[in-house]
Amino acid sequence: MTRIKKIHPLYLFSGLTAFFAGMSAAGAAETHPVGQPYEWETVLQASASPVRDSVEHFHDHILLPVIAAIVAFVFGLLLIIIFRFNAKANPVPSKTTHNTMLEIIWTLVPIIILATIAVPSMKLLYYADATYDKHPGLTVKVTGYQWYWGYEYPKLGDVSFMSNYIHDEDLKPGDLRLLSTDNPLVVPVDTDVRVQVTAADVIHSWSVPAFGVKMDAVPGRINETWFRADKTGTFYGQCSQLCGAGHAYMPIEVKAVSKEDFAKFIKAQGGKMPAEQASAAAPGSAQAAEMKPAAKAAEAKKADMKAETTKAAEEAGSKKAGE
Ligand SMILES: [Cu+2]
Repeated sequence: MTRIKKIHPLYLFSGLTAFFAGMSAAGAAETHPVGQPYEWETVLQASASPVRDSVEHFHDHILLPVIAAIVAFVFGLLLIIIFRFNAKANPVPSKTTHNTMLEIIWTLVPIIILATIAVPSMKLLYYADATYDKHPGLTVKVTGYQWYWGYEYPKLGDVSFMSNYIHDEDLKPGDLRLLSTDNPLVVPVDTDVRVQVTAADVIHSWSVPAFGVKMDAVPGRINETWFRADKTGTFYGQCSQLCGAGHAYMPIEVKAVSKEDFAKFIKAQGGKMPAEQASAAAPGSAQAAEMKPAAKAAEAKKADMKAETTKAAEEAGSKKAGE
């Protein structure tokens, strides 16, 4: 009777970790296009925002080691069972049932593993959530339609446009099929962008992998998330909630540009940057034009608040008059 020597689970574990490490090293060695998928992609797209950095950290340093250890452990158990307890090696099987200690362990260990994952997972979830504790320099409203996206810059005048995919016959060199759009969303680099997501018909989902953003667009509801593009470039995503026949034909294209280029873009669209709004609202605009950007922003905020208070007062007044 032959008895196969026990395989130490540690060997399996180190083998698996070496495999995963090799895989991610191979991914890092080559330079891949930023903000878009590429052929034979095995790792996550390169990050371009703080939330995505955190997602990557969570994946690489918590999920991957835990999952690798579990796979190695279960695989080791299977091998032990196959070789040590087959009919040839173990002709008279034990009839033992129940082992209190073992049952306590196999209940407790998964609980500990889940708790270990849950704590950083919730932390990340709240970090990626609304912008209450951040300083959004731009608010963008995203509306999902069957089957295209609508973009608005609510605080920069009347700037809004639709974003449709480019048909195959109209693709120009450099365009990506089912990823490029006729009107990309343009945002300034290094700015916290508050994204308010909603939909006009069915549920869609606004998702840009390089920013770590995936937010459901629900009719009659506004969901909020944020991102900060930490480099200029073009970043692509797709609608990520099955929304009907044209689901595959409503890609997302975000262009992160310099702050100057962003101001130019808004001007070209007929909108106004906060600084211009402030100088138009406040008397002595020459003085306002000379103010430092921070002072300008404060002034803009003040003007904004003033407008809001006046509006509220007016509303209250008209309500009273109506009564
Ligand atoms: Cu959709």
